[in-house]
Amino acid sequence: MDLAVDAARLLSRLEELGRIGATGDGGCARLALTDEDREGRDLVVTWMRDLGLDVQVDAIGNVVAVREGREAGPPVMCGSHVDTVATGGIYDGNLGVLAGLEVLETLASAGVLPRRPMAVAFFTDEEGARFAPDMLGSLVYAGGMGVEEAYDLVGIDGARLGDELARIGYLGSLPCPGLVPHAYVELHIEQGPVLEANGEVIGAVTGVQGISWQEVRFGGQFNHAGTTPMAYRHDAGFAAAQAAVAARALARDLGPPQVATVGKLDLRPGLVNVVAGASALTIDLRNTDGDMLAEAERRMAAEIDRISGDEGVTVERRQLARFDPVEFDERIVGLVEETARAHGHRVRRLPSGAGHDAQMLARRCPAGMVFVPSAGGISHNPAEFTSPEHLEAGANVLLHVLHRLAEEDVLS
Ligand code: HGY
Ligand code: MN
Ligand code: MN
Repeated sequence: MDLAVDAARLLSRLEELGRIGATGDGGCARLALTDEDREGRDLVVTWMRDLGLDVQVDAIGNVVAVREGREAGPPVMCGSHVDTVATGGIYDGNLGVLAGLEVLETLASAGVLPRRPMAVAFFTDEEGARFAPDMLGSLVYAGGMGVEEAYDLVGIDGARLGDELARIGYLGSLPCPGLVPHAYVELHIEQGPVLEANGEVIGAVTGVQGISWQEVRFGGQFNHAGTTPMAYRHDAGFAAAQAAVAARALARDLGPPQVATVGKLDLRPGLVNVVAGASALTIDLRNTDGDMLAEAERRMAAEIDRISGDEGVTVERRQLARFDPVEFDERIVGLVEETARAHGHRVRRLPSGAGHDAQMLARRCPAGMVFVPSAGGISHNPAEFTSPEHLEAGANVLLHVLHRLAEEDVLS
């Protein structure tokens, strides 16, 4: 039987979920564990329950919805996240969750009951933008962080993660680490330019690059902007600015695929006539090569030491996230590639520049991802867009990959 998703239903759900936390410019903002996140979660849980799935919430707020199979046993799992960054589009994460739901609904509507149970999940705080690290919920699900430690994480707004989870009503009873799936496959927008630039429709994702997030705080001397001679200054603002320039120079010197980003930079008191006595910045370093990522961290640390010595300011560092590069299961990568070709789509193997929940599930079971193109390679931006044709193609590849995994022992 040639099963196919109901693309109109998928598109309308993406639009409806995208209206929650809408930012008025085509995007949406649903930072983890905010009221907007709760509203988005509630909508997706309603759709899951309407489909008759067994919906459970675990101790870190991950939601797992299961459709039984002909036999009992570990489910074939799909999913992603429904939290977004502040300048989010409507596809990042949401596509993987809603396409997963669409796959289960398509099979149910066609009266197809696969051998294995199938599950669609959304994981808490994938973005890590409010509560670092990113992929927090799937990290706890996979046993990479204890629940109590996660509860005590403090957000950029000073909120405690455990309190926020309880406040929005998603502090569930299902224990973590979670059940080990038979396999996990995540559909996601590429969020980069590669597929579009090469005219491909599907990405068979080979893995995820290494990620290093740190917060650096400089302590200088608040002083008068007019009366303080330059030689007398201990300007934490100037130190932070130099660190941002050094991060960019580091990426240039190491060359692609090294990337470096200073996304957050705060000076205190942030007034026109006061030399900043305190500053804080975040540095996001990533590389597909673990050794090169470590080299980038070493060089960044040395630059920060040089800058603080030259300016006579103190420095404090805090690691916010650190994940080595991850390779996905070759059998799943191959299945994605084969399925894409069988549907007549041009397909490319590529690593993911962004972090994903799949990299955490890969610690516990065979995992892989399906990418679809991002227009202009843009993401974490309200202009994020993937064409309906590409969304439908990705969802149908996900459908057939999951169905194969639910019926056959392709992993044996
Ligand atoms: O930061 C990331 O790569 C992802 O968006 N959490
Ligand atoms: Mn994402
Ligand atoms: Mn994201």
